[in-house]
Amino acid sequence: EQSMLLLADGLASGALISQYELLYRKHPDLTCDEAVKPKNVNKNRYRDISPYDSTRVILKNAASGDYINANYVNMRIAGTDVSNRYIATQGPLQSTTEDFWQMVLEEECNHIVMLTTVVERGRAKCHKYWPSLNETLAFPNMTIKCICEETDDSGSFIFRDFVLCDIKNDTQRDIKHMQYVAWPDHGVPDSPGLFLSFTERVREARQESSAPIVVHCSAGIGRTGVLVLMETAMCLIEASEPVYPLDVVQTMREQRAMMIQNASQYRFVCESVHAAYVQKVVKPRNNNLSR
Ligand code: PTR
Ligand code: PTR
Repeated sequence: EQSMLLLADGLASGALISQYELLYRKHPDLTCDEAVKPKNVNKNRYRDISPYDSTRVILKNAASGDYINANYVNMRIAGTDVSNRYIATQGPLQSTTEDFWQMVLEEECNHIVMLTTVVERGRAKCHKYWPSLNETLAFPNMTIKCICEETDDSGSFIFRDFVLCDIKNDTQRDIKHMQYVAWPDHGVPDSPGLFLSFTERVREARQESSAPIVVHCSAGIGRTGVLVLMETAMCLIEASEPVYPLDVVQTMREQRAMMIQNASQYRFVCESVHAAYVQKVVKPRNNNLSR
């Protein structure tokens, strides 16, 4: 396939990386005014990571105002009617945990993908915003109970099941939590193998619900961007559509600034896309045959 040959050539020649480095990290015309308002600054984990105003998630019924450091990221799959919807967000702070769950409630999410651990190299990366097994976290609007927690055989992923109760409406919803624990920030996973199987799990989960999948790491840009690009590429391969990773990064960065943090992450995800194609981790579907 043409785009896969281009990808392999670009990786070999280094052209792929030099093109990546020319991309803007933040769209020059998009503002992030809400993030820096005095009432909101302390809701950001990092001073230098802010959501665009145009795509930010606006909370409707949060006690502390409408701001959360989160963006809608919609990845339309060209040539198909598939649109993968995500909410990309920072790892909650203790003070924004209720806002985070309020967002999950209001956006009717069923899946949370977490690509960080709570502490890395002695630094706090994310608040433990979820309840331990068989425990319940309670807020005025909602409760969250953890009813299952399992680590996969490789020790790299933890899967949890939560029940989210909406107290006002007296309804409840199942939430799946999928945590990748073996992926340091600013870095890349050890090999494409486990990363591809994790992304496959996210893709399977997506079949269960059309709601956006919440994806976060610590800042919600680096590792989050890698996962969104990988899942998008898998969907394109399956739809027999060409994969142009640079275009995908640009589309992401129009919706959340700085998605995919550095060239080594970009190289890693491009290598993983190529591996997924040649190893037939995902197979192109012949759309014409099925019609
Ligand atoms: N730049 C951060 C700030 O906005 O305050 C501080 C910070 C620096 C946070 C480095 C995380 C950092 O990464 P690491 O934990 O990998 O050193
Ligand atoms: N100021 C921080 C830094 O540059 O280190 C912001 C930051 C932290 C950026 C973590 C990216 C980070 O990685 P991730 O988005 O994968 O959590």
